[in-house]
Amino acid sequence: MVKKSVAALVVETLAQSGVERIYGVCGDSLNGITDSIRKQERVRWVQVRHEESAAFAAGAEAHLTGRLAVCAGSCGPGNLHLINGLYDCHRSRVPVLAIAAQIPSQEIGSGYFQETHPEHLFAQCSNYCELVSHPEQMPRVLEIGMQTAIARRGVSVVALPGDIALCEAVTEHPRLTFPPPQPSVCPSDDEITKLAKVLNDSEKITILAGAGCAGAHTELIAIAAKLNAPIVHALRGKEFIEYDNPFDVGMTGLLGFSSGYRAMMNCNTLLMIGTDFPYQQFFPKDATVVQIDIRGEQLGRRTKVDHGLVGDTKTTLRALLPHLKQSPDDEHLKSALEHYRKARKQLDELATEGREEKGSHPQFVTRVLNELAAPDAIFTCDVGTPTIWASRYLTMNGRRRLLGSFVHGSMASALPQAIGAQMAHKDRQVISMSGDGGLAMLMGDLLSLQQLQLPVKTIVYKNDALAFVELEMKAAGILEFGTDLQNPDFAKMAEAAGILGLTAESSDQVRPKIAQALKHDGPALVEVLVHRQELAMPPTITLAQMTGFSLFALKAVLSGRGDEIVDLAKDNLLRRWFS
Ligand SMILES: Cc1cc2nc3c(=O)[nH]c(=O)nc-3n(C[C@H](O)[C@H](O)[C@H](O)COP(=O)(O)OP(=O)(O)OC[C@H]3O[C@@H](n4cnc5c(N)ncnc54)[C@H](O)[C@@H]3O)c2cc1C
Ligand SMILES: Cc1ncc(C[n+]2csc(CCOP(=O)(O)OP(=O)(O)O)c2C)c(N)n1
Repeated sequence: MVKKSVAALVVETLAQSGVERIYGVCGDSLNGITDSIRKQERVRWVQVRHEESAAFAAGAEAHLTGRLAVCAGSCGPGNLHLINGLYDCHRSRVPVLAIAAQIPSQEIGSGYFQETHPEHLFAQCSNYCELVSHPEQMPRVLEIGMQTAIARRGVSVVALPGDIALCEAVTEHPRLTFPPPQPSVCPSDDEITKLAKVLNDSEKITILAGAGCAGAHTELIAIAAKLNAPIVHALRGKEFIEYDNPFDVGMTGLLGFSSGYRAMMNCNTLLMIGTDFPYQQFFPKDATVVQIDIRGEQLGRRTKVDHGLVGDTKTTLRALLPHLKQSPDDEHLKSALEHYRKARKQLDELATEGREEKGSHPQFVTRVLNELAAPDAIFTCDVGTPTIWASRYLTMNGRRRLLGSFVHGSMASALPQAIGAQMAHKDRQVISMSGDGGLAMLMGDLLSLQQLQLPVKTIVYKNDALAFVELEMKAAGILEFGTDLQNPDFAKMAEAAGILGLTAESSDQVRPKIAQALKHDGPALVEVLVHRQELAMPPTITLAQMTGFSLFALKAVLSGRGDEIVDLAKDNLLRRWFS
């Protein structure tokens, strides 16, 4: 019988559990793993240009499929590069396994070439992180890692020295062959009865719903109908909540709609369902707060909570529904919906074509993209202003998906997440909404689109600035500094990389160029020149922010940059006030 290596057993164990690919960059210490991948057909090696991209790509795949996804890096710098992407996966609670190759086991502790200690390095961005120092630990350690990633929804890291990977395996085959358990979790009968009483006795209820409502759309809408409650969503919940929703009043938060903000602030009872919306300032101070979450440790994390229940959304709402009376009063709902209608109209008015010779309003660009994209498109958006435009101008429909680095908040996720999305969904349209700063940060992986034959469409919002930070600086009352970008011609760069590269210099070119890119049978990039000073006004301007803004104005004028203030006003304030 042919003897099997530990590496071959690793690959077999992953294949057996349904893993189809491993994203990474190869290297000496990973040779055992990559060579084992080469020798079989069930698990594919997806070669990218930066390990951070590998981790983001795996995270996107895990987010979209709900299944375990895998990335790998060689020892030392190779797996260190994974870290930022893994943080994102871990904080977004998606099941990802990282294989962190390690230096030869007999050298550990000697300060050897490329030596690091992955158990320490990855401790903060994983639930499970173990070094394999003996072939006998395999496949058990790997299986515990996989099981932990799936059960606790997060990252597991298995550090595997190159020499151990090449050793003969002691155990022949994977031990665990059961499918991932899918338990229903429900609060006790007593808790459900008490919750129903609280809600039946309340007036003016608003629901704040988040990503934890995935798969429970019907139940969520049924609850809102019984309670006559407007539904505000948190950003990660947008893709699951906004569509076919007669109770939708938009998002809250700094990027949110005034209607979302108002519906929360004006309620007597706030019902939080499957959300970890992080910004304390946006919670009502005096309302009774009820929170339902699958993880008990989430209860009361963001605001004071009067009634906390542990349960999955679908099971809990199903159990609750028969106990609820139909609310007779729909004034709060009607007023919130009316406010939403106005807020939506105002935002839509900012998404106009514009007549400037150069540059477009990014809102308009996103509106056009939204209109032209496929009904089941997968969008990824960079942290920076693309997150603003995506959250406000993309319409979800239950089939479309939206991903970003929404919890970890890292730049540059859109392109690598698009790679993972397209690998997992070969036949769907995948669109990366990239910032010019974000794209440049992991630009090497534009090359992967060509090499892997991935027809990802990259829309670059080219404002020649780290514009989101400029906004933050303005709001904080300081002059922007270090935010200028001297950009290349991204379309030419794309062409040089074998990707269709297009430029939309003015508004009238936006629709035809995006349409051409979306139709193109292969990867395409559209560089769209957008205005730099598109201030995304928060739904409510606090005194502190106002002060910040005036301070900026003052400083700008004093430093001879008054013309910039005029630009800012022209681009935003005037459009908002006089449109
Ligand atoms: C630049 C930038 C600006 C941002 N601005 C905003 C903003 O203005 N507004 C905004 O909303 N967000 C904003 N975000 C995103 C924000 O940081 C959070 O990531 C987001 O609000 C969280 O959304 P969520 O609550 O839907 O998802 P999550 O944070 O993923 O929370 C989901 C919750 O549901 C629970 N859960 C999971 N599954 C279940 C289940 N089956 N049953 C019950 N519970 C479950 C989880 O335990 C978790 O507590 C911004 C992000 C960036 C990068
Ligand atoms: C890795 C990382 N570095 C820095 C930041 C801080 N930051 C947040 S948004 C942003 C600017 C993003 O610029 P760009 O991608 O060009 O998008 P824009 O806001 O200009 O549209 C920066 C620097 C971050 N979030 N992540």
